[in-house]
Parts: sequence; structure tokens; C-alpha cells
Amino acid sequence: MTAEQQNYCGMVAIVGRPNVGKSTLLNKLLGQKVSITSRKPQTTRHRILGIDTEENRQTVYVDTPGLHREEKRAINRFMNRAASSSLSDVGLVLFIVEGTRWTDDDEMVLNKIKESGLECWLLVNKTDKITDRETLLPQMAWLAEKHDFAQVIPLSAKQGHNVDRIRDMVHKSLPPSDHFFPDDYITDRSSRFMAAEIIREKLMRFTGDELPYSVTVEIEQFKLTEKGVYQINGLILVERDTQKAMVIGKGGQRLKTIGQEARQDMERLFDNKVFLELWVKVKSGWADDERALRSLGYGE
Ligand code: GDP
Ligand code: K
Ligand code: MG
Repeated sequence: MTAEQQNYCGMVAIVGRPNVGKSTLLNKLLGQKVSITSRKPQTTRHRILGIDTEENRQTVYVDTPGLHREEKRAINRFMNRAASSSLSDVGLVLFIVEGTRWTDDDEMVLNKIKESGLECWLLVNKTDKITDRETLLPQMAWLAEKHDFAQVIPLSAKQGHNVDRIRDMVHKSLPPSDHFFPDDYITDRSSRFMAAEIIREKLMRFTGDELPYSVTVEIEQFKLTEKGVYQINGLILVERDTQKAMVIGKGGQRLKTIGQEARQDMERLFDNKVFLELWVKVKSGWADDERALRSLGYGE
């Protein structure tokens, strides 16, 4: 009689101030875009799980929205709640910082980590931006002094440097446990949710700085047609007419680009042909209205 194979599984939180590269790392770890990224802070509004299963080992990564001191707007309050609750059910924290910069926000995140008492690995990201290699080691030594980190690892999430190594180390650190998710899952989020996020990413990429706060996307229809195509209808909600015009662009050109780019990403992620239709509608004041946010799924 052979013994059943031992399984290993655990939750790993990816934390750090906005824009350090958390979502970029998660996507690289999974080899799939499950978390949208951009140059703008507050791109990640929801807690997103990325699931990485290799044989008997399953790592469940939690990509957290950044921690913000500014809690004026309702959306920030939601993000902060999501960020702090993610620290309560994890076994390991990956703390991402930029190799070239340490700020008060990094300090604040570090204090949260210290309070949690969780094992923490320091990942020093964007090493590709450090042109003078001589400065990296002293900078890493200086960062390593800040806490009793179990590991200190340089990283370039964008270029993929050390990503496989981190993935391996994390897999090996997992405690014995049954897997939390079926082995073919890459995220806990629905395809509907992923479709909305992809559209939001393109909106942020192709429109001005004004938009991130005020735009949201609802998927009104997501169905498999008889021809085997995903018919996806997305509604883009903005706060003002001027923003509506900005999203649509001259002669509808910008919305067309957003739709084309979003469709390509969706086809890659869903591994299926997609027919995407987008509409833009003005819905005023939603970012300040917690109830409206909840109805759009932000309170989950
Ligand atoms: P998050 O807010 O922490 O999730 O950060 P994102 O993953 O959205 O990344 C923020 C920005 O930093 C994006 O423009 C990324 O392309 C960029 N970025 C992420 N990792 C690296 C890296 O290793 N090197 C460089 N040069 N840029 C990076
Ligand atoms: K970002
Ligand atoms: Mg992010």
C-alpha cells in the first residue's frame, strides 16, 4: 500500500506602497496577467488572488491594493480595508520596495508587517533601473537592517530577473496542507471580473491622468455564443461629460483602440475568440458614494 502524496499550500501576501511593482511581479510569477498594472498608483483596487500550482504545491498569492494615508474618498477606505484584511490569513509576506527609493509610505507598510509578526521576505525591485551596480549592495544592506527579514532578494519584476528563483523558494516554504483551490485555477476571480479589469487597464493606459479615480467598468453581458465566441458587453461609467468625450476620443478612435487592445488581452487570458462591445455612460459622484460602490462589487 502506498501512502497518499503529501500536499503543500499556503497564502502569500505581496505588499508594498503603490507603484513598486506588486502586480507586475504577480503576473510574472503566474506567467499570466491576472492583476492589471500601470504607471499610476491605485491601479489595483481589489484584493486579487493569483494561484500557482505545481504538482503537489500550491501557492495562493494575494495582490493587495496599496496602503493609502489619504482616506478622504470612499474608494480609498475600501482599498485600505482590503489591504489590511489581507494580512490576517497569510503565512508569508513578500515586501516589495524599489531599489532606488525609500519613502514614508514604505515605512508605514513595514510597520504593518512588523505588527503582523509574519515571516517577511524583502524583495528589492527595479534593479534594472540601478545603473551604478556598485550602489546596489550597500543599498540592500541598508534596507536589510530595517527588520528581521528572513530573505533579502534583488529583483527586476519587469525583466523577470530572479522571478523563477522567488517562485521556487516560495513553493519550498509552503506548509503541508490540502490545496485551497482546484489545481487548474489561476485566480479566484470570475472571467467577468477579469474582463472588467482588462478594460479598466486599457482605459488607464489610453486616457489622461484625470480618469483613474472616476472610471469604473461593469460587464453587462458575458456569454458563450453558439459559434463558440465570447460575447462581452462592457459599460464604462464616468463622472462627467468631459470624461465621456475623453474616453470616446475624436471620431470614436480612442474607444476603438481601448476595445481592440482589451479584446486581444481577453482572448489571450480566456484562450477563446472574443467579441467585445463597449459603451460609455455618465454616472455622477459614484466614487464618493459607498453604497454605489458596494453595488458595483467594491465591498466584497
Ligand atoms: P503596483 O502598484 O505595486 O502593483 O505596481 P505595478 O505592478 O502596477 O507597476 C508600477 C509601474 O512600475 C509599472 O509601470 C511597471 O511597469 C513598473 N515596474 C514594475 N516592476 C518593474 C521593474 O522591475 N523595473 C522597472 N523598470 N519598472 C517596473
Ligand atoms: K500601479
Ligand atoms: Mg497593483
